[in-house]
Amino acid sequence: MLTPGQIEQYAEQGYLVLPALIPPDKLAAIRAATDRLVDGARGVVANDDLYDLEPGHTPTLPRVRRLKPAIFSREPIFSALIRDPLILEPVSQLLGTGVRLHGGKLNLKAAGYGSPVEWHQDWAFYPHSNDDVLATGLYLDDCDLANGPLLVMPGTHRGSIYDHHSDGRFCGAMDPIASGLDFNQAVPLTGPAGSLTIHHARLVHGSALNTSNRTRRLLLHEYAATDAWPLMGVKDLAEFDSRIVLGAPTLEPRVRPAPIRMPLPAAEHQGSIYENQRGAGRLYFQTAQARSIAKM
Ligand SMILES: O=C(O)CCC(=O)C(=O)O
Repeated sequence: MLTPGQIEQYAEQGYLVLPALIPPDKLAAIRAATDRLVDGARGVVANDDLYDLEPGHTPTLPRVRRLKPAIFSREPIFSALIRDPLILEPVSQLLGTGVRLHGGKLNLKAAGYGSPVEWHQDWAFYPHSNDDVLATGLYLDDCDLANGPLLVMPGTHRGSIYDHHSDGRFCGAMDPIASGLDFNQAVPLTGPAGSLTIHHARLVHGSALNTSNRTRRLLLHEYAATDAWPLMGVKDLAEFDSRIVLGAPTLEPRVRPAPIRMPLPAAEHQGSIYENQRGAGRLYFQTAQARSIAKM
Protein backbone atom coordinates (compact mmCIF):
# COMPACT_ATOMS: atom_id res chain seq x y z
CA MET A 1 0.00 0.00 0.00
CA LEU A 2 1.17 3.52 -0.70
CA THR A 3 1.89 5.75 2.28
CA PRO A 4 0.22 9.19 2.56
CA GLY A 5 3.67 10.66 1.73
CA GLN A 6 3.84 8.67 -1.53
CA ILE A 7 0.29 9.71 -2.48
CA GLU A 8 1.27 13.33 -1.84
CA GLN A 9 4.46 12.94 -3.90
CA TYR A 10 2.41 11.60 -6.81
CA ALA A 11 -0.03 14.53 -6.53
CA GLU A 12 2.81 17.10 -6.37
CA GLN A 13 5.48 15.62 -8.63
CA GLY A 14 3.46 13.28 -10.86
CA TYR A 15 5.54 10.14 -10.38
CA LEU A 16 6.61 7.43 -7.93
CA VAL A 17 9.12 4.57 -7.82
CA LEU A 18 8.31 1.50 -5.74
CA PRO A 19 11.67 -0.31 -5.46
CA ALA A 20 11.87 -4.10 -5.92
CA LEU A 21 8.08 -4.56 -5.72
CA ILE A 22 7.89 -7.79 -7.73
CA PRO A 23 9.52 -10.86 -6.10
CA PRO A 24 12.42 -12.62 -7.87
CA ASP A 25 10.50 -15.83 -8.79
CA LYS A 26 7.73 -13.91 -10.54
CA LEU A 27 10.30 -11.70 -12.22
CA ALA A 28 12.16 -14.77 -13.51
CA ALA A 29 8.92 -16.08 -15.06
CA ILE A 30 8.25 -12.70 -16.72
CA ARG A 31 11.77 -12.61 -18.14
CA ALA A 32 11.44 -16.17 -19.46
CA ALA A 33 8.16 -15.28 -21.22
CA THR A 34 9.83 -12.16 -22.66
CA ASP A 35 12.78 -14.19 -23.97
CA ARG A 36 10.43 -16.68 -25.66
CA LEU A 37 8.64 -13.87 -27.49
CA VAL A 38 11.85 -12.08 -28.46
CA ASP A 39 13.31 -15.35 -29.80
CA GLY A 40 10.29 -15.55 -32.09
CA ALA A 41 11.47 -12.43 -33.96
CA ARG A 42 13.98 -14.54 -35.91
CA GLY A 43 12.63 -14.68 -39.44
CA VAL A 44 10.26 -11.72 -38.97
CA VAL A 45 10.63 -9.22 -41.81
CA ALA A 46 8.41 -6.30 -40.78
CA ASN A 47 6.54 -4.79 -37.83
CA ASP A 48 3.37 -6.71 -36.97
CA ASP A 49 0.89 -6.96 -34.08
CA LEU A 50 3.61 -8.27 -31.74
CA TYR A 51 6.94 -6.87 -32.92
CA ASP A 52 8.14 -3.30 -33.28
CA LEU A 53 11.57 -3.69 -34.83
CA GLU A 54 14.67 -1.54 -34.33
CA PRO A 55 16.21 0.15 -37.37
CA GLY A 56 18.91 -2.31 -38.41
CA HIS A 57 16.77 -5.40 -37.69
CA THR A 58 17.21 -8.27 -40.14
CA PRO A 59 15.39 -11.64 -40.09
CA THR A 60 18.70 -13.36 -39.33
CA LEU A 61 19.98 -10.77 -36.81
CA PRO A 62 16.77 -9.81 -35.03
CA ARG A 63 16.61 -6.51 -33.17
CA VAL A 64 13.32 -5.91 -31.37
CA ARG A 65 12.48 -2.48 -29.96
CA ARG A 66 9.11 -3.24 -28.41
CA LEU A 67 6.70 -6.11 -27.82
CA LYS A 68 3.21 -4.80 -28.54
CA PRO A 69 -0.15 -5.55 -26.79
CA ALA A 70 -0.30 -8.99 -28.41
CA ILE A 71 1.91 -10.09 -25.47
CA PHE A 72 -1.23 -10.17 -23.32
CA SER A 73 -2.77 -12.95 -25.39
CA ARG A 74 0.48 -14.78 -26.23
CA GLU A 75 1.82 -15.40 -22.71
CA PRO A 76 -0.56 -15.91 -19.72
CA ILE A 77 1.83 -14.26 -17.28
CA PHE A 78 1.39 -10.92 -19.05
CA SER A 79 -2.42 -11.02 -18.88
CA ALA A 80 -2.23 -12.04 -15.19
CA LEU A 81 0.06 -9.12 -14.38
CA ILE A 82 -2.56 -6.60 -15.54
CA ARG A 83 -4.65 -7.63 -12.52
CA ASP A 84 -1.80 -8.43 -10.13
CA PRO A 85 -2.66 -6.89 -6.73
CA LEU A 86 0.97 -5.79 -6.30
CA ILE A 87 0.39 -3.41 -9.23
CA LEU A 88 -3.36 -2.79 -8.95
CA GLU A 89 -3.44 -1.83 -5.28
CA PRO A 90 -1.22 1.25 -5.60
CA VAL A 91 -2.96 2.11 -8.88
CA SER A 92 -6.39 2.04 -7.23
CA GLN A 93 -5.10 4.21 -4.40
CA LEU A 94 -4.30 6.84 -7.04
CA LEU A 95 -7.23 6.35 -9.46
CA GLY A 96 -10.06 5.12 -7.21
CA THR A 97 -12.05 1.90 -7.05
CA GLY A 98 -12.89 1.73 -10.77
CA VAL A 99 -9.90 1.05 -13.05
CA ARG A 100 -9.71 0.16 -16.75
CA LEU A 101 -6.62 -0.89 -18.69
CA HIS A 102 -6.07 1.54 -21.55
CA GLY A 103 -3.17 -0.36 -23.12
CA GLY A 104 0.25 -1.81 -22.53
CA LYS A 105 3.55 -2.86 -24.11
CA LEU A 106 7.06 -3.98 -23.27
CA ASN A 107 9.88 -1.67 -24.35
CA LEU A 108 13.10 -3.65 -24.65
CA LYS A 109 15.86 -1.00 -24.96
CA ALA A 110 18.48 -3.54 -25.94
CA ALA A 111 22.13 -3.21 -24.86
CA GLY A 112 24.17 -0.91 -27.09
CA TYR A 113 21.46 0.25 -29.49
CA GLY A 114 18.07 0.32 -27.68
CA SER A 115 16.28 3.35 -29.11
CA PRO A 116 15.52 6.54 -27.20
CA VAL A 117 11.97 7.77 -26.68
CA GLU A 118 11.67 11.51 -27.30
CA TRP A 119 10.08 13.81 -24.68
CA HIS A 120 6.32 13.50 -24.66
CA GLN A 121 3.17 13.38 -22.55
CA ASP A 122 1.03 10.24 -22.84
CA TRP A 123 -1.97 12.58 -22.58
CA ALA A 124 -1.10 13.94 -26.03
CA PHE A 125 -1.79 10.44 -27.45
CA TYR A 126 -4.97 9.66 -25.52
CA PRO A 127 -6.78 12.62 -23.91
CA HIS A 128 -9.69 11.58 -21.67
CA SER A 129 -12.72 13.27 -20.09
CA ASN A 130 -10.69 13.63 -16.88
CA ASP A 131 -7.02 13.11 -16.14
CA ASP A 132 -7.22 10.23 -13.67
CA VAL A 133 -4.98 8.35 -16.07
CA LEU A 134 -1.48 6.98 -15.41
CA ALA A 135 1.09 4.44 -16.54
CA THR A 136 2.99 1.89 -14.49
CA GLY A 137 6.38 0.61 -15.63
CA LEU A 138 7.93 -2.60 -14.34
CA TYR A 139 11.70 -2.85 -14.75
CA LEU A 140 12.71 -6.38 -15.71
CA ASP A 141 16.39 -5.47 -15.30
CA ASP A 142 18.39 -3.39 -12.86
CA CYS A 143 18.14 0.13 -14.21
CA ASP A 144 20.71 2.86 -13.70
CA LEU A 145 21.82 5.96 -15.60
CA ALA A 146 23.69 3.99 -18.28
CA ASN A 147 20.93 1.74 -19.59
CA GLY A 148 18.29 4.34 -20.36
CA PRO A 149 16.05 4.90 -17.32
CA LEU A 150 12.72 6.62 -17.67
CA LEU A 151 13.40 10.37 -17.29
CA VAL A 152 10.62 12.54 -15.89
CA MET A 153 10.06 16.26 -15.52
CA PRO A 154 8.63 16.69 -12.00
CA GLY A 155 5.41 18.68 -11.66
CA THR A 156 4.75 19.02 -15.40
CA HIS A 157 1.53 16.97 -15.01
CA ARG A 158 0.01 20.10 -13.45
CA GLY A 159 0.98 22.33 -16.40
CA SER A 160 0.35 22.72 -20.12
CA ILE A 161 -0.20 20.12 -22.74
CA TYR A 162 2.68 20.66 -25.15
CA ASP A 163 2.49 20.64 -28.92
CA HIS A 164 3.27 17.14 -30.23
CA HIS A 165 2.91 18.09 -33.89
CA SER A 166 5.41 18.63 -36.68
CA ASP A 167 4.68 19.81 -40.21
CA GLY A 168 0.98 20.04 -39.34
CA ARG A 169 0.64 16.40 -38.22
CA PHE A 170 0.78 14.59 -34.88
CA CYS A 171 4.27 13.18 -34.30
CA GLY A 172 4.11 12.04 -30.66
CA ALA A 173 7.11 14.13 -29.60
CA MET A 174 7.57 17.62 -28.19
CA ASP A 175 9.95 20.08 -29.80
CA PRO A 176 12.53 20.25 -26.97
CA ILE A 177 13.43 23.88 -27.69
CA ALA A 178 9.94 25.26 -28.38
CA SER A 179 8.70 23.66 -25.13
CA GLY A 180 10.91 26.05 -23.13
CA LEU A 181 11.50 23.31 -20.53
CA ASP A 182 14.91 22.90 -18.88
CA PHE A 183 15.53 19.19 -19.34
CA ASN A 184 18.52 19.39 -16.97
CA GLN A 185 15.84 19.26 -14.26
CA ALA A 186 14.76 15.76 -15.38
CA VAL A 187 14.78 13.04 -12.72
CA PRO A 188 15.93 9.52 -13.72
CA LEU A 189 13.71 6.75 -12.37
CA THR A 190 16.27 4.09 -11.49
CA GLY A 191 15.98 0.98 -9.35
CA PRO A 192 16.71 -2.72 -9.07
CA ALA A 193 14.90 -5.23 -11.27
CA GLY A 194 11.31 -5.65 -10.11
CA SER A 195 10.88 -1.93 -9.32
CA LEU A 196 7.64 -0.29 -10.40
CA THR A 197 7.47 3.26 -11.74
CA ILE A 198 4.19 5.18 -11.83
CA HIS A 199 3.73 8.35 -13.87
CA HIS A 200 0.75 10.60 -14.47
CA ALA A 201 -0.47 10.72 -18.10
CA ARG A 202 0.26 14.46 -18.30
CA LEU A 203 3.84 14.15 -16.97
CA VAL A 204 6.56 15.02 -19.50
CA HIS A 205 8.92 12.06 -19.86
CA GLY A 206 11.29 10.30 -22.24
CA SER A 207 14.40 8.10 -22.20
CA ALA A 208 17.82 8.06 -23.83
CA LEU A 209 19.64 5.59 -26.06
CA ASN A 210 20.93 2.57 -24.15
CA THR A 211 24.71 3.01 -24.36
CA SER A 212 25.50 0.27 -21.85
CA ASN A 213 26.09 -3.44 -22.38
CA ARG A 214 22.94 -4.30 -20.40
CA THR A 215 19.31 -4.45 -21.52
CA ARG A 216 16.65 -2.25 -19.92
CA ARG A 217 13.29 -3.90 -20.35
CA LEU A 218 10.23 -1.97 -19.13
CA LEU A 219 6.72 -3.46 -19.07
CA LEU A 220 4.22 -0.60 -19.31
CA HIS A 221 0.54 -0.71 -18.32
CA GLU A 222 -1.64 2.32 -18.94
CA TYR A 223 -4.62 2.58 -16.57
CA ALA A 224 -7.55 5.03 -16.42
CA ALA A 225 -10.37 5.53 -13.94
CA THR A 226 -13.42 3.74 -15.37
CA ASP A 227 -15.23 7.09 -15.66
CA ALA A 228 -12.37 8.66 -17.62
CA TRP A 229 -13.50 8.20 -21.23
CA PRO A 230 -11.14 8.59 -24.20
CA LEU A 231 -11.95 11.71 -26.23
CA MET A 232 -10.92 9.90 -29.43
CA GLY A 233 -13.99 7.75 -28.87
CA VAL A 234 -14.99 4.20 -28.02
CA LYS A 235 -15.39 1.96 -31.08
CA ASP A 236 -16.53 -1.22 -29.34
CA LEU A 237 -18.23 -0.89 -25.94
CA ALA A 238 -17.96 -4.60 -25.07
CA GLU A 239 -14.21 -4.57 -25.76
CA PHE A 240 -13.85 -1.28 -23.82
CA ASP A 241 -15.65 -2.71 -20.78
CA SER A 242 -13.72 -5.99 -21.02
CA ARG A 243 -10.61 -4.04 -20.05
CA ILE A 244 -12.05 -3.04 -16.66
CA VAL A 245 -9.81 -4.57 -14.02
CA LEU A 246 -11.53 -3.13 -10.95
CA GLY A 247 -15.10 -1.95 -10.36
CA ALA A 248 -18.10 -1.78 -12.68
CA PRO A 249 -18.69 -0.25 -16.13
CA THR A 250 -20.31 3.16 -16.36
CA LEU A 251 -21.98 5.14 -19.13
CA GLU A 252 -21.46 8.39 -17.24
CA PRO A 253 -18.02 9.83 -17.97
CA ARG A 254 -16.78 12.24 -15.32
CA VAL A 255 -15.77 15.51 -16.94
CA ARG A 256 -13.05 17.52 -15.25
CA PRO A 257 -11.33 20.10 -17.42
CA ALA A 258 -7.66 19.58 -18.27
CA PRO A 259 -5.65 21.11 -21.11
CA ILE A 260 -6.05 19.06 -24.27
CA ARG A 261 -4.72 18.94 -27.83
CA MET A 262 -6.10 16.30 -30.12
CA PRO A 263 -3.57 13.92 -31.79
CA LEU A 264 -4.86 14.90 -35.21
CA PRO A 265 -4.25 14.89 -38.11
CA ALA A 266 -2.90 11.40 -37.40
CA ALA A 267 0.85 10.76 -37.47
CA GLU A 268 2.45 10.19 -40.85
CA HIS A 269 4.11 7.06 -39.47
CA GLN A 270 1.34 5.04 -37.83
CA GLY A 271 1.98 2.34 -35.25
CA SER A 272 3.95 2.73 -32.04
CA ILE A 273 5.38 5.86 -30.45
CA TYR A 274 8.72 5.01 -32.09
CA GLU A 275 7.01 5.03 -35.48
CA ASN A 276 5.10 8.26 -34.72
CA GLN A 277 8.28 9.99 -33.57
CA ARG A 278 9.97 9.36 -36.93
CA GLY A 279 7.94 12.42 -37.98
CA ALA A 280 9.45 14.64 -35.26
CA GLY A 281 11.26 17.75 -36.45
CA ARG A 282 13.87 18.37 -33.77
CA LEU A 283 15.24 15.48 -31.69
CA TYR A 284 16.65 15.71 -28.17
CA PHE A 285 18.19 12.26 -27.72
CA GLN A 286 20.94 10.74 -29.84
CA THR A 287 19.96 7.69 -31.88
CA ALA A 288 22.16 4.63 -32.51
CA GLN A 289 22.52 5.67 -36.18
CA ALA A 290 23.64 9.19 -35.23
CA ARG A 291 26.13 7.75 -32.78
CA SER A 292 27.67 5.38 -35.33
CA ILE A 293 27.94 8.21 -37.93
CA ALA A 294 29.65 10.42 -35.30
CA LYS A 295 32.20 7.64 -34.67
CA MET A 296 33.21 7.36 -38.36
O1 LIG B 1 10.61 2.91 -22.64
C1 LIG B 1 10.77 4.05 -22.26
O2 LIG B 1 11.81 4.41 -21.72
C2 LIG B 1 9.72 5.13 -22.41
C3 LIG B 1 8.40 4.58 -22.70
C4 LIG B 1 7.34 5.56 -23.01
O3 LIG B 1 7.30 6.64 -22.51
C5 LIG B 1 6.31 5.14 -23.94
O4 LIG B 1 6.48 4.11 -24.61
O5 LIG B 1 5.29 5.89 -24.05
